Amino acid sequence: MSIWNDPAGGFHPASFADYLPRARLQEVQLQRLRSVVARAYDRVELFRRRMEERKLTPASVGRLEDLAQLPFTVKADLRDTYPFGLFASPMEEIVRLHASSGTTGKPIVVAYTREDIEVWREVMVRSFAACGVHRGDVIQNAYGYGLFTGGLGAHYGGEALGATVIPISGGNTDRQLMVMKDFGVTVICSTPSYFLHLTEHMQAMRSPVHVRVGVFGAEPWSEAMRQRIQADTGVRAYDIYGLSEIIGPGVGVECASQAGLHLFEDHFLPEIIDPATGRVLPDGTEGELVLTTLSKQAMPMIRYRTRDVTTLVPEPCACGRTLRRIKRIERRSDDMFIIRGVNVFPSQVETALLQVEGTLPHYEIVLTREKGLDQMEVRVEVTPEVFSDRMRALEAVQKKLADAVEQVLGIRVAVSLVEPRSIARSEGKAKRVIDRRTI
Ligand code: DLL
Repeated sequence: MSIWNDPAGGFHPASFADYLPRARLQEVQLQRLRSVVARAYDRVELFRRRMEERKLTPASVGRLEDLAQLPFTVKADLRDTYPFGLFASPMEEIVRLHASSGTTGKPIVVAYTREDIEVWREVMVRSFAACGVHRGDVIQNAYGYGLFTGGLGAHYGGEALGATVIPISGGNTDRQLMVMKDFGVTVICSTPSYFLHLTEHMQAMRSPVHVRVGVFGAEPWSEAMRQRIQADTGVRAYDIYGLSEIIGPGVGVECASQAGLHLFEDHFLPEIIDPATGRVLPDGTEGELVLTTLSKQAMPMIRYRTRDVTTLVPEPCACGRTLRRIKRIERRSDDMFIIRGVNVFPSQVETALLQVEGTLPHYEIVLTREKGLDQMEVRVEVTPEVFSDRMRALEAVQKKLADAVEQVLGIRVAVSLVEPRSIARSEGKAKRVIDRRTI
């Protein structure tokens, strides 16, 4: 039996780079860094301008440490150059576009060449392998298919691994449960909150399911949630991390040790910075994760500020991988939150609300979790005139608001109209989001 056919998992050939000696890994990183900086400088106007402002050229990068001199890239740069302004490849070389939500109504667009798709597939194969997924497994892929990177990212990785992939996408709980039971599913990919929702229903199912591994990500979740999932279902729950701007899922993943996420450092170079000053912090210190893509062609990202707060773990991992780990991501340094896998900025909700006549700029967003499913309620103050209107008129405003929010976010949320001055005013930064989701 060839090593590719090893049904017991063991080792996958694509994982060899997970174990490179650090010195060799750093050579690869430096060589790739120099070439990606040159590519971005030559082909992306925004990046070249920022380099020139700092009197830098690609030749300024002679060592890995020189990365710290380079300018940061932020989400607003993608928005400001919407849709294609950061592309470093001509359209004829781009084979795929995905999109994710930006800070305003417009999404941010990300692009892939054929080689980029190949790298993505590779890191997803390595991710699955690290979670003990192998040929012979049946993967129920409940990440959304579409502009979101989760669905197709996991799909192609699973197929390339040689597993059977069921492209069920998100939603439709009854069908998910039927498929899980009837198709002999052994691996589930979904957001942790959606799996929690499925488990509520699974408990009502009489026949046992055979799910062994869960590959959960796209939103923050806690160790307590892992313990709950593992104890209640017997599924081994692994954390997978990624973001559209960098590639999608597969930037980092847990291994059998379940002690932090290994970053695929041969493709994504991590730094941790102080979000207030931008200064690089030493390993072991908590800060904002900054990533540089080392092999991306269509859209190289140089020092991309993820806004995700974490710590680079300096100690080597018991699994033997030489790739450094980050601690699980529990929060962000901006106000973005994630509900049912959708990234939401309060500013998007605000823009939608204020489009509707009769609303006041005072609102709050309440997040709860019912039966494992995230719920979002927007409470917004309306003018005294609207508030004293008859029920029918109030309902009409409420519907308009729910439509406006759905237009921007793509999900239906509950909207409540409240009396003027009933939402607490803050003395400093307004606290727009009240997150009551536990575990
Ligand atoms: O969520 C990619 C993905 C798909 C990752 C499937 C894992 C699984 P975006 O929609 O661009 O991409 O959202 C990226 O989601 O910056 C984090 O704030 C958050 N996030 C992603 N994975 C995790 C995780 C995908 N494991 C944003 N833990 C990121 C905590 C996560 N937060």
